[in-house]
Amino acid sequence: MTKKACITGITGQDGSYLAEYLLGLGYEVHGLVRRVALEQPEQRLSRLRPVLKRIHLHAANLDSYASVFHVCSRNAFDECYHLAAQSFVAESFADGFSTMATNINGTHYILSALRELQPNCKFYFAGSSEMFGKVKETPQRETTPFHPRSPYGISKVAGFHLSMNYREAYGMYCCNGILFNHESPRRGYEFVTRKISDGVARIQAGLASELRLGNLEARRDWGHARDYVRAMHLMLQQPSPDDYVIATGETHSVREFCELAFAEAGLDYREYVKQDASVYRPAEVDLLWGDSSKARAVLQWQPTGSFTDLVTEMVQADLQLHLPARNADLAAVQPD
Ligand code: NAP
Ligand code: F7E
Repeated sequence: MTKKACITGITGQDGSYLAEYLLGLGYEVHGLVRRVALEQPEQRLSRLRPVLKRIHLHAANLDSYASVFHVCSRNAFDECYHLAAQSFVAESFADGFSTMATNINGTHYILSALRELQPNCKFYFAGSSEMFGKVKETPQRETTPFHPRSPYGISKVAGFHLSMNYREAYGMYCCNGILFNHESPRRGYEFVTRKISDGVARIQAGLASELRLGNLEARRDWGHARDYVRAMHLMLQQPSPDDYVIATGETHSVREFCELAFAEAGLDYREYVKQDASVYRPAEVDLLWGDSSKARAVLQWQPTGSFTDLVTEMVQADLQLHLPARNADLAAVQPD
């Protein structure tokens, strides 16, 4: 029988890759989207363009229990991937209240509606390495204590415990992924990797002359989003629910990312990157480095591609995006 999956946050980076992956496995894919997305499809659903005709979208907002309950009361799902969240750490410092409301209550609403209406639906919660924050050991694994450093991190710790509590209290199949940073050409422009790849392309196209960044020494364990959605699916196929760290096992600094990204376009980052104190966070997560041995052993999961491959793919994709602008400029100065 065809399995039905529900993806919250389907318009985001991970949601779009997961939708494609599940369609490829023969799933019927449903997505929860904010009404504004349905009203501005070109802009808000752009990551879903290749699969738009093959998925079912339902209007729901994480801030409204009624809207979540409504969708769950009219559709029976086998698996629910709860990816929707205010996911930008810096924004969570700017407005901690709305981040907490969306990320904590939104997770609680979904769990509560599923418990009420379809308790056998398997549930995935998008936990984050930001939960480790001021890390207590390196590399970080499932047993490493949490010490979140931002309202975002705190909201994810609360979501993690909510999901675990529904598993323990009501016997629901709830899994928590503890995913380290994962990127792709579909990454939002506010995150540092995309800000850099986009910045390189703009500079190369003559649209910008510098790139303003914050802390270049922060270290992250960066993987590819396409690999990480495979892990989400694998977690829900096991005999019993559990929590897993998903990471590459390598850590690199923002500075290293810059160096490789600018070099990909034949540029020296030191000539273009300017440090801007206003981009620093009130409390920084200095070092993330994951140990995904459990996922590798139990789920038989492993990442594909290297850090360099990731940087190359992102920069090349953004160079392509900016090529038309550059060519148009060149055409404008060509004599007739
Ligand atoms: P993303 O690109 O920022 O996507 C976030 C999604 O959440 C979007 O579809 C957004 O919809 C939706 N959303 C936000 N607020 C909502 C609301 N009030 N109601 C309904 N939908 C709402 O994030 P991502 O990188 O794909 O990450 C997916 C999940 O994994 C997030 O929960 C994130 O916190 C978590 N995570 C990400 C990483 C990473 O490195 N990418 C690592 C660990 C955990 P709109 O399009 O309408 O804005
Ligand atoms: O920052 C530093 C910044 O915003 C990475 C989310 O997907 O991964 C992501 O959170 C590092 C930080 O991602 C700039 O201070 C320097 O140390 O790309 P980011 P993040 O905060 O790690 C986790 C796992 C999630 O769960 C989140 O949802 O880069 N940095 N200069 C900068 N960061 C940004 N954004 N912009 C800068 O100019």
